Amino acid sequence: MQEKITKLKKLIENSNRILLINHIRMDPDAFGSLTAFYYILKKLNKNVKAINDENKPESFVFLDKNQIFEPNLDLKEFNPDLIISFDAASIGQLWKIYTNNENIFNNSDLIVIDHHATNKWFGNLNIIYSNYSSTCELLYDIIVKINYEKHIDNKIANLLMAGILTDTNVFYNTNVTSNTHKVAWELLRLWANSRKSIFEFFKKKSLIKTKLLWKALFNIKELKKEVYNKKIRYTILTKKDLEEIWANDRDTNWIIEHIINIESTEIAFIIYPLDNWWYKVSFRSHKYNVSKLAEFLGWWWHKQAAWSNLKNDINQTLNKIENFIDN
Ligand SMILES: [Mn+2]
Repeated sequence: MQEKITKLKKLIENSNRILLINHIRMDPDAFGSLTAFYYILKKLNKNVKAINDENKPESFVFLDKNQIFEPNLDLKEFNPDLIISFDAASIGQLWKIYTNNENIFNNSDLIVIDHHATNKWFGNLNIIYSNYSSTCELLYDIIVKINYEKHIDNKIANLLMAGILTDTNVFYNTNVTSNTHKVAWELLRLWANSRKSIFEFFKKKSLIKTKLLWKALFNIKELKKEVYNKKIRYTILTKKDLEEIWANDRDTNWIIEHIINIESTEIAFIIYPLDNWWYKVSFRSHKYNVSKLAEFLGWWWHKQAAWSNLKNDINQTLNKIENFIDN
């Protein structure tokens, strides 16, 4: 790693126009890492610009009031000699910024800073370590090794902390290591306000989401038949349920987490409407592979979190799940 950091430092020192980019639909890790490095480069009096196909989401404003992203930046005019990508696992995640400016990307040094095991190593300098929980945790170690630590102020510490907290689900996910805690400890010493990010990203809920959760929990049922002796709990939200409280399908995403955490639940799923025709089934398990179930219904994603979109009516879907279980 030290060798790569030395190269990174040289590239930064020799560059006049540095472009920072992160993945589309930026999350707090992609946003926090890029923005933290942006302010460090500014302190080094670098000509630095940040790009994404969108501005940062409104919900990140508490971390940085300034709008540093320039979605309409003319890259030909800026003509960067160094590009640094944050938290993107593939060049596809840079979206049309890349496809519209392939020449510029191919003719400048491209540094990739990321923690995804699936990363395609698409830069000329790949600082990619999948043993890190988040790009923010990795970036902190890079900043220390490059000797920029003295530039970490309170705001930068908060930005890095936000990415660590969200990518680890507040130190709960299996990607957490002792180094994650060490970095968090060092950021706390720099007066990072972890409580603010935990409130904004985890605790705070809209009234609509809270009412919807209550409805979903009130209707929890246990599947009559068991899959391989697993206890399966589920809930169903109808179109009427959503309409009554002015909720939409995007308000449902946090409900499944509550069902799987109910004692003795081994597999959980929720069925909710996407529109007049389509229903979504979302499965979750802490231990068991639920992708096969979702795959059986049409689509799948992760081993422990999977979903399908279904056009059938709800009872037909429940029957299908129970029949799969019988096999
Ligand atoms: Mn990340």
